[in-house]
Amino acid sequence: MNKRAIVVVYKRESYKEFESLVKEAGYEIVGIVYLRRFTSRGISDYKINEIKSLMESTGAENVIFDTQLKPNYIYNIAKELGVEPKDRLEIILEIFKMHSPSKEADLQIKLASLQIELARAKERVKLAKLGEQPALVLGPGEYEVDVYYNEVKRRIQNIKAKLEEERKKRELHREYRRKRGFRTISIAGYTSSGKTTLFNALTGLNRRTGPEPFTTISTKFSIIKIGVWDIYLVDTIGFITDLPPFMINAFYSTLEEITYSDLVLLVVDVSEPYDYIKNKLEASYEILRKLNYNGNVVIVGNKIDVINNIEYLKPIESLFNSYSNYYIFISALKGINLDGLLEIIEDILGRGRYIKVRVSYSNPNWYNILDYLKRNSDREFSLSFENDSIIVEGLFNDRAIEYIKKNRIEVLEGLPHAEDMDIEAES
Ligand SMILES: Nc1nc2c(ncn2[C@@H]2O[C@H](COP(=O)(O)OP(=O)(O)OP(=O)(O)O)[C@@H](O)[C@H]2O)c(=O)[nH]1
Ligand SMILES: [Mg+2]
Repeated sequence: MNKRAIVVVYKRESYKEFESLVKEAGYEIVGIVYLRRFTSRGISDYKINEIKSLMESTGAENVIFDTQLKPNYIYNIAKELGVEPKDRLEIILEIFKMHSPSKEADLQIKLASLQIELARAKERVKLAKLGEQPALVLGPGEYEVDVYYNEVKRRIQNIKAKLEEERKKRELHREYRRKRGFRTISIAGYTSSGKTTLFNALTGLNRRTGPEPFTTISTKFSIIKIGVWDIYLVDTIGFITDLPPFMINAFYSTLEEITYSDLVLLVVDVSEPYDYIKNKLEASYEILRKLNYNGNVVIVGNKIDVINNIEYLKPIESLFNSYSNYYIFISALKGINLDGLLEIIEDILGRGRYIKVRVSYSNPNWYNILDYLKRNSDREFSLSFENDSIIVEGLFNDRAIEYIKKNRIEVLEGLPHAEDMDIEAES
């Protein structure tokens, strides 16, 4: 397959990101055409000719626009060029297709592709009704256009139903985690900011990382202990500028974990120029808003190892400060300041309180009690044995304290005795 491409650049300021997307999708860029404006029908004859002659001289069969094309533009441009132009969205989807590891991600990609297809089919139906014959390159083959349109719609419904099933499974899983007292922390942020590198550093795992966009395409989690909490740590798919709303919908189930998190670590690559950092931070917050996430955010300024002038961080620091009370500079790769990050997380989730309790073997529930207490305490959790009972001590979180009160577990140190608590409650 010919993967030589002419790229048409409209948004110069984000060309670097676009270039890496195109390359990641496997294209060789053999020519660039700069575009100042779109006309009402698409692009001017002059620009069409420029693209055509570049295609001829380079042998490129692909024309890729760095922006999202309206369906009628695609139709008009395809008619002139003889090939269907691709846009930024399609390139992103092609990358996703290459990386897709899971059934759910597959479904999401199909859904997003079909939604693009639907928008285009709509245009074809409109044009067909106006009496214009849809161009062959766009043609749905033997289908009548509106039959085709309905078929696409039906397939979308089908995939949505399957995704809904997956979503329900995840909901059950979340419910289970909540009951067991897990706290969920999502690592979110722009693509290539270092989310997976941080995930690996915190979990000791070795998930794939890389400089190319969208290395991570599905949500991945691991369970770790931070202070007195069992943490369900989630590595998510990267954000990107101008992600159209329906793409967010299509990938919502992947990003959904963010919505239900107790805390989001928003990773920002501080080795980039200030303006990039500013724009990406703004875009990231916009996406968090769209995801309806209203909880705490720790802005994690990553890749501090490549900064050699501390002064450089000052404006970035005040930028972070304007978004969140919690921010920190780290290097996920070199392991710099990870302790500081863990401290902030503990500050937010709550530190433990020292308690010593007695659990009697005569309590038929003793095993479950120990299990629950262990999961809601820190690493110093310890047991000692005394005749017919077990003495448990350690730092415990709020959930454990609630549990101790509710189950009337005998408190030896750290809290008023259960009977006293009752008196308090009654008065
Ligand atoms: N110098 C430096 N490079 C880093 C650091 N953290 C990550 N990187 C590099 O940045 C690139 C992207 O890292 P990833 O962890 O894959 O980024 P990601 O945010 O998971 O990216 P996607 O999954 O594609 O969204 C890789 O080449 C990493 O080695 C860091 O602290 N310092
Ligand atoms: Mg990643």
